[in-house]
Amino acid sequence: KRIENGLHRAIQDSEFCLYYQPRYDYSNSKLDGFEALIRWQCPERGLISPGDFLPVAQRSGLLPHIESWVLLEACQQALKWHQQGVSFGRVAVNVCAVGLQQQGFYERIEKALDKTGLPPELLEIEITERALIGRYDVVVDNLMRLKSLGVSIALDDLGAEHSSLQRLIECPIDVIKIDRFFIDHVGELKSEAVIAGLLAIAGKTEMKVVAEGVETKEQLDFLIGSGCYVVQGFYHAKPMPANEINRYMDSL
Ligand code: G
Ligand code: G
Ligand code: MN
Ligand code: NA
Repeated sequence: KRIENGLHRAIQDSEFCLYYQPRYDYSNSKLDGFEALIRWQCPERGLISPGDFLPVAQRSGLLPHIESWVLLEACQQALKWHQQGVSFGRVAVNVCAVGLQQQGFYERIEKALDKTGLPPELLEIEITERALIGRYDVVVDNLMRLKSLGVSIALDDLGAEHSSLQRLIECPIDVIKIDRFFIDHVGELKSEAVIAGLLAIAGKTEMKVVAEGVETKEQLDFLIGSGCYVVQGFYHAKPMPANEINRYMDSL
């Protein structure tokens, strides 16, 4: 309840901000994208992570508000970088399953692009496997239309929840993000087998693979040796506020 009251105020007083985590492509030494991650700068409690407040926001019906804000903010910021000549690949925005299962999801994204003027090719939407169960027809319709607009679709946390290989190959997915669990367990036969299997599927179906949560040199070396070149994780860079991105770009 305290968080819920706090959230109402946070929306009014715009206490949210976005951090951006780089996604780096070791095959060409180029930036592949920035994932936008929301943070709540609470005056009383400091920086609060989305894992702690998004579930509350969802239960109290505030999530659509927050997600609209995230989308607009990320598109505006990405357009700024684009106009400054920063080649960042794409900006990736997380969306929750519920929104995607609603008619009108496509229109919300299209509106944000129109309003900000961001080219659709610079936007990626990160969905989770949860979105692919239930209201499947609506989800596929939303995704197909986004894809024809030029927006890229990433399947986040792959392998962690309700994995359906059928839906993986049926849905218009451009990018798969291998869940951190498997990267954490690099060095163990079973996890390495899953990673190899996903790379094989992605290779045949022309999906890009991103490894999430890469924290060590050993993990990175294994991934590169396996042909997985696009990585995201603390080893390369932590999520950072937009004003630190220029310094990060200079360090590349
Ligand atoms: O950044 P952090 O590791 O604390 O994120 C925790 C979780 O919150 C992750 O699963 C991430 O996908 C999710 N998340 C972060 N930002 C957003 C957002 O803007 N919208 C949604 N729906 N989820 C987000
Ligand atoms: O669910 P999703 O993949 O969107 O969650 C992304 C979150 O994972 C980010 O909020 C970020 O804080 C966290 N994260 C990113 N890189 C790493 C990492 O290398 N290790 C760990 N433990 N968490 C990470
Ligand atoms: Mn994500
Ligand atoms: Na993830």
